[in-house]
Amino acid sequence: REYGGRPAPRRWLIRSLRTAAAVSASLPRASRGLRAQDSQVPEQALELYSFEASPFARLVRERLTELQLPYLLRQCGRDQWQDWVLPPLRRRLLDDYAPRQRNRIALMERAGRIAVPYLVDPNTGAELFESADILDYLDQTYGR
Ligand SMILES: N[C@@H](CCC(=O)N[C@@H](CS)C(=O)NCC(=O)O)C(=O)O
Repeated sequence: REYGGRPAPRRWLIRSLRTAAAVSASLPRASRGLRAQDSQVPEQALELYSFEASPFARLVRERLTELQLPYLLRQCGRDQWQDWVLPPLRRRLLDDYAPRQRNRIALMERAGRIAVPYLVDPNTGAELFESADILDYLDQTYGR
């Protein structure tokens, strides 16, 4: 009913449309993010900076599901136009960029810049940007 402190857009409230849209996003992914596979169990939960609609973060969430890895999800939704600028462009064009959303502020303090996905693994001390690097890391560290 509410998103970002405001009433959700009407189209989000039509349930069948919502479900159909969610299913159509998953169809081309076939069974990715669905099947569980054997993996190493981490002692501590991982941490993922993400937002739901990010296609890059989705790949990471799929892999975390497949590897059965527990993680804390830090949602980095956008709340100002500067958040929409692609990370490499933003670094070049907006050097006074200052995030306002709380998880973005935390990510900026932690990593010095903002792009999602960003993975923190307290078990190994690894902290990574770039979905492809994160997928490789998860496979190498926790895959069997
Ligand atoms: N090559 C990067 C691309 C990451 C990327 O462009 N992420 C977008 C979200 S889909 C982003 O961080 N946009 C800026 C923002 O939301 O502040 C990857 O594969 O992880």
